[in-house]
Amino acid sequence: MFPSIDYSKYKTISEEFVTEIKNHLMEQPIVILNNIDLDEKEFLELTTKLGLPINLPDLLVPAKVPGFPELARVANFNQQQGSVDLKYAFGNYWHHDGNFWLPGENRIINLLHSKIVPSKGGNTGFINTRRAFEKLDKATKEQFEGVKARVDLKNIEDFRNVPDSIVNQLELPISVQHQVIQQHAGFKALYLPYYSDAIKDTSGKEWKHQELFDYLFADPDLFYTHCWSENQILVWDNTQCMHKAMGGIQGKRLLWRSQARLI
Ligand SMILES: O=C(O)CCC(=O)C(=O)O
Ligand SMILES: [Fe+2]
Repeated sequence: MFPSIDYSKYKTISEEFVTEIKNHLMEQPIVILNNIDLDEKEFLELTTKLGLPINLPDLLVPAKVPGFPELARVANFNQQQGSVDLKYAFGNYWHHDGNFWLPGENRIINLLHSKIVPSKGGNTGFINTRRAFEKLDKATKEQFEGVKARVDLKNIEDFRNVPDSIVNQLELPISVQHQVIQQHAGFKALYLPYYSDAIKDTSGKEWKHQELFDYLFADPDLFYTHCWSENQILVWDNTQCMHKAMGGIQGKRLLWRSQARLI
């Protein structure tokens, strides 16, 4: 289980509250905030206190919270019509948000704030990739030390429908390479963005994406499924974990998402 903070102890976005979140994130990939119901302005304020807020192009998010370009509306229904989209599948695959940014700039913190919790389903799954690295034996660590995976923006599942002509106009890196073993201040962690070509480990063995995923994350203890309650925020470091929308939603589901770059 991951650390949690009861916001009723603070009631404001105080320095002490923000410091408690940051301290947890140095040790753990995820922090759960309970009894918290922020409005748009406050949610952005919390984001800004954690890092540099990211304003993604509209095409790369399901929708924006009106008037707040840094806040995404992660919802299975359209705000205007209100009807539930039965084909909704945003984030329905294991990923690290921000893996299309250049190395170093991919240290992205996500905040997801529950606003409407569905009557059933709609959990968010996590893999603790920091712990996954720590549990590897020495030989396996050496097998992947210095190995890189190439990420192409247009191969990212949620962006596949964005036309090439538009992808090329976005002022974002089109193709980047990331170390499979990431080193950040205070920790190392596995990083497995979606890559299309097989990658070679230091022994010359080739790994397709799914094969490597199954090999590195075979231990069920690395997985955590979060079942949302009202008035919660999950804060996580995308370089220490992977996540996935687990689907099976019954009814309406609305979360606000923001992202902050750690600098
Ligand atoms: O809907 C979810 O549970 C997660 C969606 C997601 O991948 C994201 O907001 O980055
Ligand atoms: Fe995501």
